[in-house]
Amino acid sequence: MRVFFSPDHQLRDAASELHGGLLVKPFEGPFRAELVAAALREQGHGDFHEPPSHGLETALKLHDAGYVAFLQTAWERWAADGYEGEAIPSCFPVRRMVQNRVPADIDGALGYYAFAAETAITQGTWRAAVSSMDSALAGANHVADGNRAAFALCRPPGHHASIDQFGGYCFLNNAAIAAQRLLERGAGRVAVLDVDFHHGNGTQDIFYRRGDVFFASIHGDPEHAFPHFLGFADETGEGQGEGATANYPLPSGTGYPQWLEALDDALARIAGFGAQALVVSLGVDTFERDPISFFKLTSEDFIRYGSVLAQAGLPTLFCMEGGYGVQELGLNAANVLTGFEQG
Ligand code: SP5
Ligand code: ZN
Repeated sequence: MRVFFSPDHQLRDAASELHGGLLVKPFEGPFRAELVAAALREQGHGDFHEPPSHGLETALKLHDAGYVAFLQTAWERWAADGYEGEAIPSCFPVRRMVQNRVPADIDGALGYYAFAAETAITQGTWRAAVSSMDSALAGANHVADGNRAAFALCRPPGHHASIDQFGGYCFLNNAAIAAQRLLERGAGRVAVLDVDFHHGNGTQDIFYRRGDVFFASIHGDPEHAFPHFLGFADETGEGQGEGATANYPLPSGTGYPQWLEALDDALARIAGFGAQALVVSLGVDTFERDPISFFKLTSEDFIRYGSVLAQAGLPTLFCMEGGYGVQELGLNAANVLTGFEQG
């Protein structure tokens, strides 16, 4: 299948992530995408295309305009204030504070538009985030053109980015924007299936009240895992979207058989919904040796579930999300495509 990938992802190469009380080199860095690209080529998925620029029109149907404008200029505003380090939010509008006004000060605006402090905004972050979104949009167009599948090698990832907040290494919600594009291109109903280890809180937020996009997420129980405050089983959608969100929080140590049960259930729900296209938020941080996660999938399991995804029989766009630390993250992502193509 065709792969969409932009070299501009390298423009995001943050020096700092707040982790365990220290500023460490981020888990989410350029090496990740290069590992995935190399493994794809090795397994014969070598049909790489650089995405054209698509503009922000589709993104602005989902994200708040003030948030997008903030992302675009946050680094320049931060640098203009004379700070030496990267732009890390440190003060948030939480319980019993005023939550609906955007401070003029960049420190306040950062906290307003963030939900987590591990993710720093840096000089090249905006351009990298746009290039990542462009890969997702090019992939959505390719699928809408009648192709069976495409892989958007998105970096930075997107699924934690909500209507108006960044965090979890995500800025623009690539998978959600791709789903919106599939609707624009004629799909009546679309499903987003999130198999990243972490709950796709951003994607859920974006579609929670909508009846045209089904969102399913299989993830580490937020009782014990990031993003901690969303992704519980009783979150099922609201209004028009009632019943169009499905969450599968799973415990520490979850291996393939238990994970597959959740996947089978999610795919049955997606079929019942009548989805005409599928966007897979493909995080491979479910791997047994991922440094920040607690599932136990093996590299072979990624081939297995790739073929399960193919059996859903839907035009499918894969958008890269998480997966960290280990060499095998490239292999694991490529294995999903290989399994998918084997059917
Ligand atoms: C796209 C994606 O996968 N984002 C994940 C962001 C997670 N950031 C916070 C990580 C906190 C990790 N704590 C793990 C403790 C392990 N002992
Ligand atoms: Zn993740």
